[in-house]
Amino acid sequence: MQTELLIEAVDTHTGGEPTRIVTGGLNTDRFAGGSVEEQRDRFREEADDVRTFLMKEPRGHDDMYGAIPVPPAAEKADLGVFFVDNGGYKDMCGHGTMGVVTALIETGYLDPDGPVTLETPAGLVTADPELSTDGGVEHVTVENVSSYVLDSMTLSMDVDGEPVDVPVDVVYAGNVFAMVPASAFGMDVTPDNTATFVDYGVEVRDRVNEAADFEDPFSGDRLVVDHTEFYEPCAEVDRNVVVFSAGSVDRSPCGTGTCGKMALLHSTGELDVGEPYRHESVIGTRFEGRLRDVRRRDGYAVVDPEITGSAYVVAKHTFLLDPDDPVHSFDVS
Ligand code: PYC
Repeated sequence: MQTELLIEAVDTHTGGEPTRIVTGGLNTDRFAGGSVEEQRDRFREEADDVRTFLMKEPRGHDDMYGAIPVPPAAEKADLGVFFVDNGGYKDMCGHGTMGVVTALIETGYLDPDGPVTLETPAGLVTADPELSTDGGVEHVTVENVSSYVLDSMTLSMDVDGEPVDVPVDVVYAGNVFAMVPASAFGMDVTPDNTATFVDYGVEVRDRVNEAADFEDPFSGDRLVVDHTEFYEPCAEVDRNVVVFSAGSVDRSPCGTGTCGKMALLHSTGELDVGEPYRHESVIGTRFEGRLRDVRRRDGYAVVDPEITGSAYVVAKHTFLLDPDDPVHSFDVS
């Protein structure tokens, strides 16, 4: 075997959801320069093979998620990062930001001396790590980008052979979510139901994108729904499951999804500034959230959300590419 590619990565999980963080070996010259969004877009054009190499089998799997740290352009930022998954690219990721900051501190790439400002394709976010006495990271609080409800609609869907009106709220929280009550599909948010949630989640996402063109009201950017969040209000802690990209299931309570849910609850008068909001995933892991600020802008209720959760380092990898591998050979120079 003659090894052609050595990519170093650290794997974490946040509430059960993986993040594979590239820490070395990537030739960044092909996409260097400009904002993180511009670097991400050039990476997509020039180096998408690296994403599939790291995210898909045999090195990854259908629900794999990753983060690529890059130099930031914004003066205020300490670090740039963009997010990848099995199906493509994400503008922002809450569980991934917790994973990146935990991994980079615990493996010595980042000095743990206070909050870290990250430039993401969605904008600047702040991650504040709480350290344990042994120098590890206990949890990370992420101040996400401003979030708001964009639209509401009703989809007529076939659920178990019956026509059902499904209420959908379209919410921006760094990613764009179609939010639907799990009860509309007659289901509780439990692991047994995830395969069915994937089928309905993909259908809801596609139907919502077909039904309307979405535009960010402040930047004018075109927005595409890429996450479906099924929510289940519960007495002690709300539950949710998020289906995203090519039908991946978030094992965590979904960081941006929790921010989106808080924006939705604020718009219906159910969550005010500073109130704690606990959110539980389909496997029972939790994030704690709150709204730091709320305001009205051009008729939209805009919230500044934060979420807190814990990530754990689970592996360090050196990924190899054998040029004679008949299945996985591509130009990575
Ligand atoms: O934590 O924001 C998140 C996220 C998005 C998709 C998977 N996780």
